[in-house]
Amino acid sequence: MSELKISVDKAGLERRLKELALISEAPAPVVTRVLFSEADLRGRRYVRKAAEDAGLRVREDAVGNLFARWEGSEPDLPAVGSGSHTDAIPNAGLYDGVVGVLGAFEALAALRRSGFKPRRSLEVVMFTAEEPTRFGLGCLGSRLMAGTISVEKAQALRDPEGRTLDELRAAAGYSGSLESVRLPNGYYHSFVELHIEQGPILERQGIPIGLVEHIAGPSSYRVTLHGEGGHAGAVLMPVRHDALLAGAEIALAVERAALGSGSPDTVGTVGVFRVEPGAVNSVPFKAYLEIDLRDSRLDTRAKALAEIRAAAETACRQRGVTLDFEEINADPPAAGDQKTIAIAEKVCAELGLKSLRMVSRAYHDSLFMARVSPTTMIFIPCRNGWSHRPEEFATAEHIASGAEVLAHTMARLAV
Ligand code: HGY
Ligand code: MN
Ligand code: MN
Repeated sequence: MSELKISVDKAGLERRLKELALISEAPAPVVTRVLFSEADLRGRRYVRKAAEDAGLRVREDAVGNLFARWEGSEPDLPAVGSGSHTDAIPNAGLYDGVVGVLGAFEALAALRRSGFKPRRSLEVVMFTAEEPTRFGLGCLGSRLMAGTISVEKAQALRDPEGRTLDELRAAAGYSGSLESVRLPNGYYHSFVELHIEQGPILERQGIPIGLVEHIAGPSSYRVTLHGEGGHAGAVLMPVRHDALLAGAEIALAVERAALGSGSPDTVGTVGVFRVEPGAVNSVPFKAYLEIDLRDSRLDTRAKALAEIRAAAETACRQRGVTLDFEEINADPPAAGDQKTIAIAEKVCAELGLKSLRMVSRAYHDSLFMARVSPTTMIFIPCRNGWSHRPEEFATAEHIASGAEVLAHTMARLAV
């Protein structure tokens, strides 16, 4: 074990996590912090102050990615990065993303308290828009940083009220070109994100640390269906063109394709399903669905998508409903960097912490950071694997262990 002795301020980290959780559009214990909402802006102010209190130098880019930096003795060298997000979908918990931001601040503060002196700078990123709620597309900040989304596509995004990224970021006080968000080549030497597992494996196996070798490839689609409306009493069954029922068949086709793919990593969800006019005594003339389809492999994801599209076309043809099936995003999976994983694995062994190499089925900003830097993730257990719900929970012990492993791993990457 290196002579580096660090101690994480477990109580202080726990307190900060709970303080940030109270900055929400919904009453506690629910956390809702949608990009550029009033709560998100208050949350950003809280995060900025927490970074400054940790002795880090803070800057924000044109879309609100926040960078908190500890300058190393050789500041021109590519930095060692960490970080995650603090935006939260509606009806979320307090740990998703936030553990990776406040936990990384604490990891750097603990290193500073230990007298450690980094050669490479250490930098924590709070990524803008990891969640898709505002614009329907997740990881917008890290996509722009990695250059995997064109400025034109980012500017074409609209929120449910029709507002653009440029309008909302200007209102939030962010200016500058979207091109300026892109990181220079080789900006990071390595990147390590701390996050709750959002799955049950670590808890079930009693293992405190997961090391991510693979992040599944996410894709999402918008489906709009137009049938014929009418009076629920007057329109007889054989002549109906009920858009909701076509949508229902498509939703079941998503489940069937995911279950039947032959891979446990294929997951399909219809998380948004709206109908119009939305009256109990009126046949739905319009339905709108959003499909989330992920897999660790592109070929099985593509096969599942083909089945879903075919089922949608059949259902709509049989019901006399028109179909508009539009891709929102379809991203490849990412591999964790084996060298970085091995360093983190050695740290765990020296700290006496069991670790497990695993797949992340949730996506993260690391999915895009892996395009521009050797990247891995450190997972900690969360109760029953619950996430994206207020009952989300991780123990202070596991959070502190995650921050400790992150601190030692970053220290070894920064020498
Ligand atoms: O949906 C996800 O995987 C991430 O939590 N945004
Ligand atoms: Mn999430
Ligand atoms: Mn997350």
